[in-house]
Amino acid sequence: MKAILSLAAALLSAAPAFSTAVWGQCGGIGFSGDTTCTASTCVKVNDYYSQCQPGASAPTSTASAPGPSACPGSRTKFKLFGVNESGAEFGNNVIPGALGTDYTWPSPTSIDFFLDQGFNTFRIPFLMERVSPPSTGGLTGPFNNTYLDGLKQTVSYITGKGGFAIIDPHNFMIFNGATITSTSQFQAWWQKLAAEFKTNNNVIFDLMNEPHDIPAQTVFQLMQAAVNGVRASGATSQLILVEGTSWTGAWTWTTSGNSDAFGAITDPNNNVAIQMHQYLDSDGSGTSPTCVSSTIGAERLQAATQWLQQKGLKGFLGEIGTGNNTQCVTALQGALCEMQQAGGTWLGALWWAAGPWWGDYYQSIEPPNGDAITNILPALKAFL
Ligand SMILES: *[C@@H]1O[C@H](CO)[C@@H](O)[C@H](O)[C@H]1NC(C)=O
Ligand SMILES: *[C@@H]1O[C@H](CO)[C@@H](O)[C@H](O)[C@H]1NC(C)=O
Ligand SMILES: CC(=O)N[C@@H]1CO[C@H](CO)[C@@H](O)[C@@H]1O
Repeated sequence: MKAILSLAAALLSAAPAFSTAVWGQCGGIGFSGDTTCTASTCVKVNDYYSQCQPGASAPTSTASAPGPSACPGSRTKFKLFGVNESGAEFGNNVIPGALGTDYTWPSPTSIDFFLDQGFNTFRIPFLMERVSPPSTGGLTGPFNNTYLDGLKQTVSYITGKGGFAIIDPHNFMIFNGATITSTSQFQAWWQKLAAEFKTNNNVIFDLMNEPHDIPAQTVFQLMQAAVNGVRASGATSQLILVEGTSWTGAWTWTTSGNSDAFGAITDPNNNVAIQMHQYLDSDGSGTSPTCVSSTIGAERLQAATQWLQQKGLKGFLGEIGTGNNTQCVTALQGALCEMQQAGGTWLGALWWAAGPWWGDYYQSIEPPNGDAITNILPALKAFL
């Protein structure tokens, strides 16, 4: 997920000065924007969402999402399926920041909720500057054990109940305002961090969230160095996830340079997968609840799926998110269907996002009443 700032900007600009464009939201419970449509008709999708649809009398569908019945043939279940648990990466403009004011840790209640529903995987974003404070040496200095203990407690809570905990430095390959360029420093940092978790087989190392504006080959070299660092720590049994440039987008995987660079990834323990992210709004940023079409999920994953299969690599969709309207739910299920029909190529997927501080963010799946609980949660559960 790109910075919260773009999300805030999108929310602020949600009150249009003119009538709503085609495919925009034009009504629903809690909606306060413009209810008139430009060259289209406002069609009720469900109680919570009306949409400007082209054509004078677009059919109104309140049918629930098709679910796996619309996903025929043999499907391979996900090994890892769950949610992102945001909070510890919040307030990234305040370093170190105060627990409870600038950042927070995931709620045990939320973790229990998803485990009870049958999910097993949680990605925990955190900030490198809070683990390795710039004021005490940064990446080569000592860890801040107060913050690291918070991460460890969250990890232990999840893995103690049999779940998988993905630890995710949510830094976009930028530390303290500067792009990380030293492969040896990044390797050493990961060697030191992985050592803290090396005895826990249910930990998964996600080497860096969403590098961007860095050549794919450079990101590849940093990721390969970090894979080597993790293994050198003695953490030899855990899965490692590497991400590519261009926010590790699945839809741009074969056009961003990632497909040329990442085929060469190697792991002495042969347990590495490629983590990609995918949103279904027009710019793929996950900032709009309007999806491009009901088939956009499957379409945006196709080339990446083929590339993974050609290279004999495994994929993992670490972030997917959409609005909660019928079109988006269908598109989301299309994506999950495409993944499960690929014969085990995709190890799993995570919804973005749970976490205690999302408020009324449309993708919040935080129990008990995040906006994505009513329509998205059942759509995900259909693919358990
Ligand atoms: C370490 O983390 C704690 C908790 O966030 C914070 O209060 C403290 O200031 C941090 N220390 C440094 C040196 O950043
Ligand atoms: C769907 O999301 C909208 C915000 O985009 C929210 O107001 C609404 O409550 C959500 N609907 C459901 C059923 O969760
Ligand atoms: C929305 C998002 O991307 N958030 C992650 C999580 O919290 C805030 C928001 O991102 C950001 O600082 C961080 O990148």
